[in-house]
Amino acid sequence: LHQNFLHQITHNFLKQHDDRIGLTLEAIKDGFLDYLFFNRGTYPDQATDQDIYQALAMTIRDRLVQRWLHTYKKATMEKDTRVVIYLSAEYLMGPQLGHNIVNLGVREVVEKAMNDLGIDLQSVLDAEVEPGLANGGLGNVAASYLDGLSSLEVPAIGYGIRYEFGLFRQSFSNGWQIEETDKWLQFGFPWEIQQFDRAVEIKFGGSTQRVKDESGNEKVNWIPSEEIKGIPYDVFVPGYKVNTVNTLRLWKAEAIDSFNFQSFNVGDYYGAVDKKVSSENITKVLYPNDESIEGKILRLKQQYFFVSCALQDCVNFFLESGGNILDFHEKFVVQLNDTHPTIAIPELMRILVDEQGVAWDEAWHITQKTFGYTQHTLLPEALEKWPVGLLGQILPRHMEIIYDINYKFLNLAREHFPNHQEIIRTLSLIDETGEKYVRMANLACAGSFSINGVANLQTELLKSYTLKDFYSIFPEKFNNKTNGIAPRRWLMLINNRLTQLLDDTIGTGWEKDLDQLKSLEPFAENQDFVNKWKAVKKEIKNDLAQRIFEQQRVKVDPNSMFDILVKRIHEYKRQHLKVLHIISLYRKIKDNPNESYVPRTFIFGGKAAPGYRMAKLIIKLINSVAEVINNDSSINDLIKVVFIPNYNVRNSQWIYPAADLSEQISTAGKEASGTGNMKFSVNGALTVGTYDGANIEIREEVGSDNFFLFGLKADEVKSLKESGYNPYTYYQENESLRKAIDMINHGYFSPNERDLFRPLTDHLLYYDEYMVMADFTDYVRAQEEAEQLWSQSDAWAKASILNTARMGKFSSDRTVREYLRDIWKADAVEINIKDTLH
Ligand code: B1N
Repeated sequence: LHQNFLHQITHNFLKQHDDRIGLTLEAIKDGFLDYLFFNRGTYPDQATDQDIYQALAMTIRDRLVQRWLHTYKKATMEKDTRVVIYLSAEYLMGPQLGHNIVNLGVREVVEKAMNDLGIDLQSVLDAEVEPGLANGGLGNVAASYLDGLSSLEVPAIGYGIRYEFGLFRQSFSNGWQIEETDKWLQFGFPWEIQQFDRAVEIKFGGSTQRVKDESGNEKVNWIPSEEIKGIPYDVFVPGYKVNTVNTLRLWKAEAIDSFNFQSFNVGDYYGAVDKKVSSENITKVLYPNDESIEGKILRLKQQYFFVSCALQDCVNFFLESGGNILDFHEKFVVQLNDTHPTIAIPELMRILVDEQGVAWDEAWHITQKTFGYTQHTLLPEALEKWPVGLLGQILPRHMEIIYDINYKFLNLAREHFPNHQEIIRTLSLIDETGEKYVRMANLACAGSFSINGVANLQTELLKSYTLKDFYSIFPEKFNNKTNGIAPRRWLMLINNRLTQLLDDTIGTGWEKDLDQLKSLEPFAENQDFVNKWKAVKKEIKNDLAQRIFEQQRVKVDPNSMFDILVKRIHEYKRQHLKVLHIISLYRKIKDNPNESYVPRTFIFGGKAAPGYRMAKLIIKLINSVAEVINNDSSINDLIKVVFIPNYNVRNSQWIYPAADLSEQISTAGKEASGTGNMKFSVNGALTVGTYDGANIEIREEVGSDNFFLFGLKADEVKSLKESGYNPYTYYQENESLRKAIDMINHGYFSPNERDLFRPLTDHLLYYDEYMVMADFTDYVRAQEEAEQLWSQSDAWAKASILNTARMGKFSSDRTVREYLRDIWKADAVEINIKDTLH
């Protein structure tokens, strides 16, 4: 009955209001004006930027609803449709309006509709507050894989947390980073729909109890001390020019009303309110530390909260559709985005064994067939571990399950390594060297059928170091999936000028099959095209220069080389290596003012974790160096240094297309992959980079002539460290390095506080964990090589063209296809709207 009703109502509705979902110019204009009037309560000439943005967003959203409903129905109501489930604590969605317009294929018509009404589309896009639900790259791949799954028409659901405050907003005060809360929901988020009827309950704390069921079997009851509600909010994820619109389901924590009533009845009104506030705290804020663990109870609660919401949701709709719980792994494959959602492994065991009455061995079989695990890091300090006491207190039943899994897993391990107590100890899910910890990576490896790294080098390093012993027990589980980026956002949307040139030159089609950019190669030899390429780049650099002037009052020369380093601030990413290079160049210009130099603009962007003191000092150093250099009239504006505050997706969209030189200078063996490196290169920047992460594969694709390689390789870093690394010798031996460090230490950039940067320079001189000193000389050599090529502007443009032309491999569509082929084994399902409606 319900179905029939639904069918009829949609049918009638669409017949009468065809223009509500139509993609014609008139339909879009009408929809927009309607929203402006009825929803925003205003007229076009009185509307604020926010009114206009919201009205256009709702207009575009209307065009997605029907497609989304049909996709969602296929995924959840048909028990035989295989669905990819992606679990991630972070999603870097970026601004939605422009992206959804591109994916609907209506960019031109929307632009025209707005123009007709006297509105500039770009300024509407600028009014969007982006959902900052991620720290960086890890969230970016989560978002781009959802985009790729939709574009490949594969049913998928991403699950995550609807943080009320996303990653903090960064500003500078006297050159220091200031953090402010990111109130991204302040004006409302038009792309989400609350689904109250799919709310679930989540338990924490308490104890467990063994009881006998009717047939006399032992069964475990978990009696929690706290219960809260998870409310889902669905965000639409449309594919590119297809009907598939997948779901990103984000959960918000709320108090369960009955708790309030109980306390209220005994007169404890404030106690009841406290409880409500504390349950809602769980989804308040995103932890701003990437790649360093924050052992906070709240973070563990966040992880368990969204994972339990997600698995309960899947079990619910599978059973509602008539599925048999023993087939869970046939219906779903669940990908764990790093260890953050790994508590899903014992949670699924708990649901299967305690709630569904499945026997342990069978449940373990299902669990191991369900999960795939993606590992995103090589930093030992980023490997998550939770104190056994803490985990047992928050999740007593899960702690028991983890011990049970460990017992059986170690028996298996002993068969592989009889008499190797040391190896057994490193394999154990419990670290017992001091205070006891649960090692989440070990749990993920034991409980999943696939373990993958995110670039070739990283996967190899995982196999030979980080997860070596797991590799010898389960070699068949290991595989590599080199990251990719979504070409619709990172080329089409952000670089309209280049997109037009590409379309005019090689036609369309490359957006869905990025390998087609290869056909651009011969044009690198065509002078006419080279000139066009240069002209486009110039216009894009003009745009960025203008933005920089508006925001920061710094004048930069669009003819100078735009040399850009944007990413999280971290010692292993070595922003300080770049600063040392800039200072030494500055010194050189001052010492030899009559030589000729390549004019350069150095652009930085990136946030430091609020508790990471060295990273914050690096920010202060960059800003201090910028202050001195930009105000030194003796160097004739030859070099400029700009730190763009609050680096986020929106700002990055202006930055990537304008780059000439992309800085990818991490210590080899530390950056798992990097994805910014790909965004730059596909937009035609040349890379100066180390032999690290995906840089290696980018260089392989674009050709070593079109990439400036420098620095120690991962094995050289390792052996230098083992042979006793002494950074001070580089200071003694390299004059320009010594001068640069001396300038910092003599207070040249901090005249009021000479020793301000001592902690940084001392660290470099006497410790230098990331081998900045060892790589300096070769880095400067690579920079000089870049300057030589820059002086031959056609040769540079040619290398730039070849970068774009050869980046096909790094489309996230390729990565998603590999995940589908090797891990997810899910098929495309056509979403036929007409069929269902008539
Ligand atoms: O994941 C990216 C990679 O391209 C980068 O190389 C890698 O650094 C990044 C804890 C992380 N690894 N681990 C994190 C993020 C948040 C957090 O709370 C760790 N981010 C990466 C995509 O594969």
